[in-house]
Amino acid sequence: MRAPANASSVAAIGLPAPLRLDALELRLARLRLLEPFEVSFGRMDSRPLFLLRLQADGHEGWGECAAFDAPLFSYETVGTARHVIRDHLAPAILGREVRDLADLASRLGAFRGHPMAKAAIELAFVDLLARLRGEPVARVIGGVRHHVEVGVSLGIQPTVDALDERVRRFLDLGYRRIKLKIKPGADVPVVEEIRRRHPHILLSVDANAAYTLADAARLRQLDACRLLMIEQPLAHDDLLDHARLQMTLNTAICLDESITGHDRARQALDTGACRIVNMKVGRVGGYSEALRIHDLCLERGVPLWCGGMLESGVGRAHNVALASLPGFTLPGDISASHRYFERDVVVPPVAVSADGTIAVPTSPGLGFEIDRDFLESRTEWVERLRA
Ligand code: OSB
Ligand code: MG
Repeated sequence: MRAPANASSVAAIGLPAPLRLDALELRLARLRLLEPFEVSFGRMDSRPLFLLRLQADGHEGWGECAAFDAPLFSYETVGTARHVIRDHLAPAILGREVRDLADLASRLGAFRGHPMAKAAIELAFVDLLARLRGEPVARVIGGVRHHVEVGVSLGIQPTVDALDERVRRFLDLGYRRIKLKIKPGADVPVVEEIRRRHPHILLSVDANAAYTLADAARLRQLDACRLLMIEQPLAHDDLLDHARLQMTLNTAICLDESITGHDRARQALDTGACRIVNMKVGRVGGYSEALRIHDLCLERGVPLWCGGMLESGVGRAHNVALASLPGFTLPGDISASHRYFERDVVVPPVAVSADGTIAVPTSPGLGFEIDRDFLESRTEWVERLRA
């Protein structure tokens, strides 16, 4: 595959001639999760799937908006993303000639915030470009890996045994890293026990912003568990307190919620607020910003990995492409379709090999087909926007 992505390569993500964007279809479907997923801010039983189909030149591209029903992980929701795309972002791009990804990003960048809404459009645009170029998305964005390493993120369980049953199940399936969700009241003893039962596995925890600096002593107890990282222990928009905490911890802090873009990532690294970065294309506003953060981490030798948002196969396929970039050096939260859903909206479903990797598709675009009949059967609403 081609040379690693760098800042200038965002402009190279285009076509020989500008592309006129004809239509955008927004769709909300919903899939039941195989089991409820509990994190520090709440419990999810189903996943709303906000899918976006962009059309140009007789071709289409698919993206997924990572927003949930409620503003719990971030301020965006399915409702805010629908409004912002329909009333602001779509009118700024439909009927326009777009030169490349940098051009698209600068049009979307005229509007403040709403990164998940913007990302959904960027994802669909890159899939569309890839299909028009007859190349896989991974190659278009500068991917170099043929396989990406995967881990699993396990929700909070009622008992340690219930959690351990899941740890064992995913280790048996080949997953290379186990991440445990924690919150005050469900943390140190649970993590200690899992570590005791599995002395050698790659293990991490994710608090989803559930602690404050007042909990520093408790978080320091986790140092004895030899974790790969503690993900987002403190507030969702904080850097300073994370820097203070990191100074007193041996374990690396990884930031998720706090990394909202390239400048925040740079500030986090400059201030020592984290030593590892979680990348979510939705959280940072799309491929253009994701590539800049990737290049920053690569340049500074900072470990980077691809997070997840319980996406359908559409978002998952984009994550696989992203994780094929050279700077992604740790297993991602990119599990198989069957870790989440009985049936995915893509065919074939995303599958994890026995060696704990997912193969990066080599066919044009995302490398997965949309299961249109099944998607239709799970659809709650569709909205078609034209130039
Ligand atoms: O913080 O990484 C997170 C899921 C929903 C919202 C936030 C997070 C997560 C996960 C699951 O950890 C990742 C996945 O498997 O998609
Ligand atoms: Mg997280």
